Amino acid sequence: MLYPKSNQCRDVYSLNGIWSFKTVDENYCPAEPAKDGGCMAVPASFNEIVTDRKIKDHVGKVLYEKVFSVPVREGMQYRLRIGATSHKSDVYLNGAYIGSGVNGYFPIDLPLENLKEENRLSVVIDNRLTFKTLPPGKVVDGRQIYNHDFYNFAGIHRDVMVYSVPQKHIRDIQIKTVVDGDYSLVSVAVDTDCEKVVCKIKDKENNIVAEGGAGLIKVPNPHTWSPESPYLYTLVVETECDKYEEKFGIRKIAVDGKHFYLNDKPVYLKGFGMHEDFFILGKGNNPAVNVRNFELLKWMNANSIRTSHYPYSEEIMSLADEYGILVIDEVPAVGMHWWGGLNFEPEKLSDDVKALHKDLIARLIARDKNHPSVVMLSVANEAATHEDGARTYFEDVISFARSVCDLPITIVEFTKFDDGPKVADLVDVIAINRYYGWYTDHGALDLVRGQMKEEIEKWHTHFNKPIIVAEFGADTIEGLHSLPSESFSEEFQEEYLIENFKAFDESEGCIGEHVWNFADFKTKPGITRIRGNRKGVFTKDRQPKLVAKTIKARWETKK
Ligand code: BDP
Repeated sequence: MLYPKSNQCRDVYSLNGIWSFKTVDENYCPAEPAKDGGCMAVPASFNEIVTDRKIKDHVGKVLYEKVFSVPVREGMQYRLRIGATSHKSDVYLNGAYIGSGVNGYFPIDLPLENLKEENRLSVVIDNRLTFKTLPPGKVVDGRQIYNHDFYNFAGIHRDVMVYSVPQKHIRDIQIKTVVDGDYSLVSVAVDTDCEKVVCKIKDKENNIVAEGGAGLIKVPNPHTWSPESPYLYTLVVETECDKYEEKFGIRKIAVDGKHFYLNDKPVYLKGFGMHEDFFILGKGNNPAVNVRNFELLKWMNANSIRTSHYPYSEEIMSLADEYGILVIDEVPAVGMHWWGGLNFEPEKLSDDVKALHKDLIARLIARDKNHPSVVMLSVANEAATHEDGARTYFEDVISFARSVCDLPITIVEFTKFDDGPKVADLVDVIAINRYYGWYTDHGALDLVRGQMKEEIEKWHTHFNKPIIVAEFGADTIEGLHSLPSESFSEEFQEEYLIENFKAFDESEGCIGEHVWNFADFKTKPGITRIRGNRKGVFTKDRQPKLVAKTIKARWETKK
């Protein structure tokens, strides 16, 4: 599935802007135009825009509706692209059902047939999380319960476009690269009914450096893609009636028992777990916020992020390619823990969820396969991997992932080594989230280094796999100072992170550190959450806390 782009052969019309919006009941069907809808911005979550608490906390269905017109050209097919709605949605054109979105973090791409002069697009979104969704959740007495630590924002979260393609068109392009001495072999697979396929590869300066049909194309003296030099080529695919340009990078990834390699050199991963989250927008895609985030990542000397805990927008993935930020791409398998009793059992995380989990991995790889920034797949965050049922579940999920994806695979572990992890031998890189001195032995800075070091070494020695610490952090209220430091102060966050850094530097097999979190973010209300999770190194409005410069200095030289 290609991202909509306009050129001589294709048109793209944005439907972003103001839509009509209202909450609707269970059996609502948009046969007739909605009356009494209010205004709603797209893309955005509705939760932080409305002023009525009942709508903000609404559990169930909402309707988004927009009337639009586009010039309909002879010989063209028209399609609708919604980057994501949270969560499941049903889409209607002029009152007739045309398809559904299955999950809150994936694009919906549907044919638009019988377009009229004026058309009514209706999107009915269900924001409920159940034991059949990912993330999972349950609704109890009309209240949404979920076990992940970010707010259940809902709405049309990513850009909406109507686009046209010629009847016979390029449906998909897959680019793979191999570096071999002084040239690179670029393998191009094109999914199309067109007869004639011509491929050209342009360098950064727009010079054509190689040409051929679909198949293998040899690029001499390739510039490899890396965080230090995120060199992007452009593949131009032309057929008798269609054209599409896709950027790509030439890079090689490998993993052994001790290291992660990019272009044959070991790389230490420095960066953050993040969230799509901003004031008023909620999880709405926003180019200004996206660019600010990447500017800050580069300023920090970060080289990587994890898309905790769900696939980020396609626009963010393209920026990661441009800025040279390595991405651990995570599916929305989060909160698979703490349901009381066992989690991986039939009435909870059953075969239905497993089938969805596999489907979402396939969709993620299909969406992100051409991004050079994507270097690892994360199949879950903090699942109950100490349970026997998790072994059967993840054996199936991970072997499926390997059948659709040739990236190294990781799973992000909450399970302590001493509790008997049941899944970690199945992955290539083990990611662990640890909060010594915060959630355990709170405030005991003197214990952090030793406990962290011991844990990393146990995992590494036992499994003989590289370890990345994918989360460590302390809630910090900006402007709160104390000498000597006390928890929640900016000084404490700095000292806390420094103790963790010492442990990483002393632990063999530690291949990276992702601070939790890049910026403060909204989560469900709770007695440990004052206006959200405050573990950000940046405030929610993207200004640095005291610790930022210390980390920036560390990452400038840390290899
Ligand atoms: C970890 C979760 C993350 C939370 C974090 C925290 O993976 O989503 O936000 O803890 O508590 O367990 O700050």
